[in-house]
This record gives sequence, structure tokens and C-alpha cells, in this order.
Amino acid sequence: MEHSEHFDNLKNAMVALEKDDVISITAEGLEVGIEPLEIIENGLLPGLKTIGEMFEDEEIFLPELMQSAQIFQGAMDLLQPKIQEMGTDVKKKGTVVIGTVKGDMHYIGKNIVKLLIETSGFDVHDLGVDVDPFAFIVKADEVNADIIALSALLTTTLIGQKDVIEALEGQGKREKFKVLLGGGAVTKAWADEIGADGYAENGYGAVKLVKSFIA
Ligand code: B12
Repeated sequence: MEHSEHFDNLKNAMVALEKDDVISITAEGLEVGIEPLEIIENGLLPGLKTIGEMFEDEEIFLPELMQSAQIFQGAMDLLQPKIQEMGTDVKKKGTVVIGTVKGDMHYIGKNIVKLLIETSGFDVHDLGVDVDPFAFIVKADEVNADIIALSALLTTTLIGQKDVIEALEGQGKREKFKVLLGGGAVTKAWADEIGADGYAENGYGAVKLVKSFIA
């Protein structure tokens, strides 16, 4: 089977919310030697994107949206160990505190970014979802972090990123940490407006930026 056909099948199975098919096609992809990150980028994520559009158009509703996230996670359970095996850097390059901001429960993208930063040789402390702005700072101080990475998927929770930057400023710690933003609702313009140090559209961009911050 051509790789493109494999990706199409995976995307279609994701959109149809066929969990067993998503898992078996993902496993087949690994068996025939497709890179795990390619499976994510070219099969699973396009599927989720379509699901998001269907939700917006009211073709599907919240239960289906929740189901899509569970199915995605099932595929990630197969892919994650393979991605971790690829991480060859043993010397720690720096420390990152990551989380999804207050009021926001989306974690799929944040987890991908975490995985990629980790496998690039960084220590990553994940605070999970719905994280209070001050909790980011407390953790960053505790682990002597270099970078605070903030994910936001909803236009209504973007403000949580600004809250972290303002809290840092309020405590006189803005210069102590680089602040990196990402997530579906974030734009470069927003990152510039609130004075973040960087914005990345995807996991690869995130890795590039954290490396540049440390260099
Ligand atoms: C799955 C999903 C859910 C799941 C989340 C499961 C989970 N635990 O994560 C559930 C069902 C819980 C959910 C709930 C809701 N959702 Co929702 N969801 C989605 C969906 C379909 C996929 C999100 C996703 O995981 N994408 C895949 C990942 C890999 O992409 P990503 O998160 O953008 O991450 C990438 C980049 O952004 C970047 N990145 C991400 N984080 C970071 C961080 C840093 C530091 C960096 C550098 C980069 C970075 O790298 C990642 C890899 O490339 C999207 C649609 C979409 N296509 O995005 C809607 C979507 C985000 N949801 C939406 C909505 C409206 C909701 C609800 C309000 C629905 C409701 N009525 O209740 C609730 C809100 C709950 C809450 N308080 O958070 C809207 C948001 C609209 C908006 N702009 O505000 C979307 C866009 C759907 C839509 N088109 O209407 N959702």
C-alpha cells in the first residue's frame, strides 16, 4: 500500500470514529516502517481537523468530539513509545514547564509538544490542563525552569496566557523565564501583543524555538 493511501484510510477511519480501524491502521503503519510522527501529522491530525469542522458545522456533537479524543489517545498509546525510542539525546539541554491554561481541557496538542520537546533532550514538567497562572510560576521556580510553555485551544481561554505573563511581571520574574505559546486558538499576532517570547504552530516549531531559547 502507498503511504498516501495508508494516511487516507487512517484519516477516514478517524472521521468515521471507527476506533478498531484507527488502531489497526496505526499498527499496520508502524509495521510497514512509516515514521510515527508522519502517521500523526498525515493521518490522525487531518482526521481530527475534519472532526473539528464537522463539530463547528453541527454535523456532530460533543459526545462524538469526546469519542474522537479517546480514539486519538488510543493511537497515541501505540505511537508514543516509538517516538520516545527515537529520543537519543541524553544530556539535558534545559527545563520546560508546560500546561494548558485555566479553563481549557484540551491536552492532545500539548501532549504532542511535550513528547517532542522531551525527546529532543529537555526535562519537561507537565502540569496538565486547566492550570492556574500562578501554578505555572510556582512550578517553574521549583524546578528552575528555563521556559514556560502555554497551550490554549479556545478563544475564550487565550486570556489565560496573558494572565501568566502579567503574573510574572507582577512578581518581577518576567526576565527569568522564556514564555512560549501555542495551541489552535493562538496566533503570532496574539503572542506579540501580549509580549510572549515565541509562538509555534506545531510541535516541530516548538522544538526549534526551545532549542533557540537555550542556545
Ligand atoms: C478533541 C477536541 C475536544 C476534546 C478535547 C479532548 C482533550 N482532552 O484534549 C473535548 C471533547 C474535551 C473538547 C471540548 C470542547 N471543545 Co474542543 N476540540 C477538539 C478538536 C476536535 C481537536 C483538538 C485537538 O486535539 N487537535 C489536535 C492537536 C494536535 O492540535 P492542537 O491542539 O492545535 O495542537 C497542535 C498545535 O496547536 C501546537 N500546540 C498545541 N499546544 C501547544 C503549546 C505550545 C507551547 C506550542 C508551542 C504549540 C502547541 O502543536 C500541536 C501539534 O501540532 C478541536 C478542533 C481542532 N481541529 O482543533 C475542537 C475545538 C478546539 N473545540 C472547540 C470547542 C468549542 C470545545 C468546547 C467549548 C465544546 C463545548 N460546547 O463544550 C469544549 C471546551 C472544553 C474546555 N473547557 O476545554 C472549538 C474551539 C473554538 C474556539 N476557537 O474557541 C474547536 C476548534 C472545534 C470547532 N471547530 O468548533 N474538544
